[in-house]
Amino acid sequence: MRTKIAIIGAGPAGLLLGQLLHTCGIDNVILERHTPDYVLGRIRAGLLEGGTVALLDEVGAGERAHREGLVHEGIELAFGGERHRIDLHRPSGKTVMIYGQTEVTLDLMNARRAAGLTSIYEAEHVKPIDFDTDHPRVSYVKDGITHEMTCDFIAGCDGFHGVSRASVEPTAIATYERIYPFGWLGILSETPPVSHELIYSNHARGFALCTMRSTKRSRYYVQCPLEDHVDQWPDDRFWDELKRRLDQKAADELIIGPSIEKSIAPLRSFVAEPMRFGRMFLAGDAAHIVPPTGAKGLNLAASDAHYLAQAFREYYDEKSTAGIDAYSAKALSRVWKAVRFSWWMTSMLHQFPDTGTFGARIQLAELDYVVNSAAAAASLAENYVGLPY
Ligand code: RFL
Ligand code: PHB
Repeated sequence: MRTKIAIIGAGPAGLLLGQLLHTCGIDNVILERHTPDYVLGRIRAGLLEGGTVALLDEVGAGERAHREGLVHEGIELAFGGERHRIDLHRPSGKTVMIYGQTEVTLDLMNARRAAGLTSIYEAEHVKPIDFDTDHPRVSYVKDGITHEMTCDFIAGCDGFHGVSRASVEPTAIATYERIYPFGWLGILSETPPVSHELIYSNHARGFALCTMRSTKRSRYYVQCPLEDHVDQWPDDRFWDELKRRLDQKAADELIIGPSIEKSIAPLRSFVAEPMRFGRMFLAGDAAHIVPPTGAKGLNLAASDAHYLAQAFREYYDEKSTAGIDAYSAKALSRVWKAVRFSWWMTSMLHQFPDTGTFGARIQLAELDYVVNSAAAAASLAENYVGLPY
């Protein structure tokens, strides 16, 4: 088989890149390790920047998001027993949208199917080969038979644990990493959200976040020790702990119900540089990870896909390598700002075991500053809604 762009991974980065390329007439094939149902079953991100929604529109996959997504113009920061609203829209002129990653993935999968593009699911032992030459290939095993696909370029959109980054010579790549000493325990429940806007709570018992998937479905997170296991968190314990970390009004108004999903995710900041290795390009979680506090992971996957699609379009339409040569630096410049913002939100809102009472007081001073300074609140808003592409 031959294609122009071989895309490894059918998560948001790979699927969006595939559709953006298709709109420019660039043929591509996706190789995905898992089944479509497995990919759709992962409950992850929930918050889309306006730029991400615009990209869904660009590929004709935004219709349901506009119908079912919830547009938000603000968030609330809770500390010291009170909630303070940060207006996102007034300083930035932009909004964000609550629309689950599962829905984004489904819409992109449907668009891909409607366009008749090839996706090979349950592709085993996928391996990028000779990407540092002019003849890159990808080998894989499907139904026990080994295949090789020749291509012009490889897009490594295979997430943090993927094969693309792992195939690069260690001397050719620099990595930057921070592992946080806690995780997020998240639950999904068929209950109305406690508030119509997201609540990010800094509390002495640990961080909590109240978010949602719809007006009928809630998503809540609490900071937990890394060693904890979901079995240690029956629903009653989760709801009790969440209530203790919220202000009195929110605790009183919280409607609880059985969880329909429960998982623990570790928090990490990670960046690999560069994002190009000859004829292989990394995009999304394959190149970088952010802690979810800034809601940036999926949105960075989208902006990478945008930059990469533009670069390939320039290569094929204008016969220019300027775009592909600039891709890594351009993407990393936006990535590092989101890494900074996600680290800053994480640092301001969580309990850290080793920063003591001094660290806790600095956090409160920072929160007090953010909610009382128009300049600081505007800076939070500008980053939260997404920096321009
Ligand atoms: P994905 O989604 O991991 O997709 C990679 C795909 O590649 C496949 N794959 C392979 N295929 C073939 N061969 C191999 N060897 C392969 N290895 C892997 C995988 O099966 C998979 O299908 O990466 P992508 O596309 O870069 O997308 C990134 C996002 O999924 C991620 O950044 C977000 O989920 C992060 N995130 C959030 N991002 C936001 O923008 N807003 C949020 O509100 C938000 N909340 C979150 C989050 C992530 C969380 N967790 C669990 C990590 C909340 C949580 C709890
Ligand atoms: C979510 O809806 O799952 C979500 C929203 C905002 C975040 C993290 C997760 O910062």
